[in-house]
Amino acid sequence: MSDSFEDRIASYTARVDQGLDAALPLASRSPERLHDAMRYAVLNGGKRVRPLLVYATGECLNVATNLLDAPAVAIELIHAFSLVHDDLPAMDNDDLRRGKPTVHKQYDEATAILAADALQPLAFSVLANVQGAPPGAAIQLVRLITDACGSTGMTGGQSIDLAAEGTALSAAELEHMYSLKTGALIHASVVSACLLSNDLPAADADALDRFGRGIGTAFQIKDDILDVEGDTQVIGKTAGSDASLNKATYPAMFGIEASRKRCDELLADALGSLERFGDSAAPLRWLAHYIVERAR
Ligand code: GRG
Repeated sequence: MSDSFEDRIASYTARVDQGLDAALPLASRSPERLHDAMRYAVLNGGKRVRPLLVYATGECLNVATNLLDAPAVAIELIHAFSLVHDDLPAMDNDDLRRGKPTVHKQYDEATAILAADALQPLAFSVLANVQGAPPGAAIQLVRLITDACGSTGMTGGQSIDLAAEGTALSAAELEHMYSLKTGALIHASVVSACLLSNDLPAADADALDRFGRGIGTAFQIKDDILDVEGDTQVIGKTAGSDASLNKATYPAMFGIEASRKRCDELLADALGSLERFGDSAAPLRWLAHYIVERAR
């Protein structure tokens, strides 16, 4: 490939947006308000980091792009679901997401809950329909993503996060929570492309597994830093909300400098895992830097 991954991001983003648009029911179809809310939750300007990780890992392993569309779309649908629930009054009670009113503010709480409820099965329907994948890959993808979402994945991490409000966590406890709440789906984005690769050597799979875990945790620490230092207009959600909710976060427990240092350590370790892949991992290297250097 002659152009850099950065040059191709717009085309991958357009590709996943097209896949999401095609997977989502039309807003004109009954029940219209539910379908409209589902589309609002998904097609409202996310960075699409998880789908980009699917495509970048696929490039690293030479997986055909059309095979990557199903996990890219499914994972973004699940991510959108998690944001809708995360923003609800019963959870983080946020009014702003991606620079726009959160789904329960734009519609109402019941519609937000139902829209999220409907995004989850839609994601698995997309996965079940993956065409041309290696034998057994569809079921492995379903298992990977259900594990990433469940009580020992994202949902468990969210539960620990809510229970930890107003308490002090050790670095190991925080990183465990981050690895579930945020890391599990990011890790699954990387591993999903591995599952679509034919005859991937175990050592390569292990290296990408380690990469996915490291950048997943780094992503959440950077998210915490942005909550402290970012501007609401730029990050698209209310800055300072972690402090108002008395959240147990890396900056709250250890300060901004230690948070930056930990992000850098995780980045260095993640980049180390990619060494064995040479130039084919350039897109993953770019994304790893983006994750810890991003402004939103
Ligand atoms: C979805 C099965 C399932 C359960 C939901 C509510 C919940 C359980 C989990 C919350 C998980 C959560 C929202 C973690 C925070 C992750 C995070 C930092 C999200 C922000 O991701 P970005 O920055 O957002 O990629 P954009 O808007 O760019 O997509």
